[in-house]
Amino acid sequence: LLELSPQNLRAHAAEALTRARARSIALTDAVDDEDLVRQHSKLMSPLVWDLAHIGSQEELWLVRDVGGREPLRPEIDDLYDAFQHARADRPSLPLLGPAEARAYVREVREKAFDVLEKAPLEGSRLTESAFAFGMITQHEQQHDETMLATHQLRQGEPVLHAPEPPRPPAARLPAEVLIPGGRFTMGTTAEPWALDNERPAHEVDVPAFVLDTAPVTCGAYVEFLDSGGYQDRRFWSEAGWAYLNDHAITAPRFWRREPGGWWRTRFGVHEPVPSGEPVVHVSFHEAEAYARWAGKRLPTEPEWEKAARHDPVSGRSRRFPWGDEEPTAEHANLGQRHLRPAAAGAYPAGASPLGVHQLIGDVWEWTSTSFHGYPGFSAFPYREYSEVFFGPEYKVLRGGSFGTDAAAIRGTFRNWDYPIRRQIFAGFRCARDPRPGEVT
Ligand code: AVJ
Ligand code: FE
Repeated sequence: LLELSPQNLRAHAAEALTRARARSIALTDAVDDEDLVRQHSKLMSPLVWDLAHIGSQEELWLVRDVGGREPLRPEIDDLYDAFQHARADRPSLPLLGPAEARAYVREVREKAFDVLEKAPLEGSRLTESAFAFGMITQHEQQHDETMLATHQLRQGEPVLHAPEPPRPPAARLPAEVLIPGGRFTMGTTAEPWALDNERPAHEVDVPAFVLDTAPVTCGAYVEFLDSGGYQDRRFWSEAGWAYLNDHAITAPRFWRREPGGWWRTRFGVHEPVPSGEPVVHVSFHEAEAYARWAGKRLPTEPEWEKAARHDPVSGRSRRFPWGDEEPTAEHANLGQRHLRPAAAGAYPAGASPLGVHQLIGDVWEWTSTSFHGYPGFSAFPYREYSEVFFGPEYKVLRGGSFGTDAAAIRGTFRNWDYPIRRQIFAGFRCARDPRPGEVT
């Protein structure tokens, strides 16, 4: 991928950081100061916290660590350490106000660019520094997606606007495809910006399975809803059933039943639920129940990655379903270019060799796998990025959403969340074991 000469590292890193910052500024300039400091949901930080946290991480990793420079604002480190304060408590902290936060991130960025220009980027130091710049770019883009989710939770008139995503070609996709059994290489050692939990590359044997060619659509999900799926104990795990009842959950987040059908609110727009579009804002429990209702199951994480990366011709694992090239607007719905998932089949150029569509972009996809380290996992650059989350309480999501930037997604990228969460842009697709005679 990146032939990391110091020159092209500098150019690439500067461009990626600048793009991320334009997005952070747009997301925070879209609302007034009162909205910036308000907590729109107990699940989210005030937008002004995300903004200063982005700056604080950049100061720690680029200015202080790579650059060896003096701290700008050591006294605020603790306020923006995500492990010191739960999201629900962040509004009551003595946070930087909107003007101060904006000035702070600007000042940090000037210093980070100075480091990028002057730091001796050579040998192993180059690899390490390149990683720090890549990690901080991804970190800002991840928080931009989090801020986009906060926008979705915000009440009021629409403030974000974007063109509609492309429509699918007229020919309908086959519903499912068989992924032949056998070994493939999961994870990566070579991706320069891959985070610790994606490493190292290792072989996994995945028996033959059948996978949906597209994420489950709202139209299909409405059938589950309207046939009484949320009232039928059989489709739900014990934890899922308790969750439904404890939280009085009757439909995906942001949906409402109105005379004439299902409606939803999307970034302040009230609209009929679009039947051809992947369902979004469902929890793992709802995804799992739908799959059981459909006579299927969720894919495991290795199944998902094999479908997304395994090239049956060469036997090699690729970076993306379509090959090794970076995502373009033809491949996938990424980067908040659109404010919604695109209808199933809308990205034929992004399909895998076996014809699985929209694995990257549109909606994060719940898998049935709990978050854990791969064999040979080693935490870097800090334990708190992933290792402290390993265990049965977090489920892995794959593929990124319309709100994920290309800088923060790969075929190997792993996201995770609690199975009850649905403020993230999460949907799913189903898998199943092949029926007798189906595997030739
Ligand atoms: C990988 C999306 C679960 O937002 O909690 C941001 C990414 N880590 N700052 C999160 C992250 C530290 C993380 N997720
Ligand atoms: Fe963070």
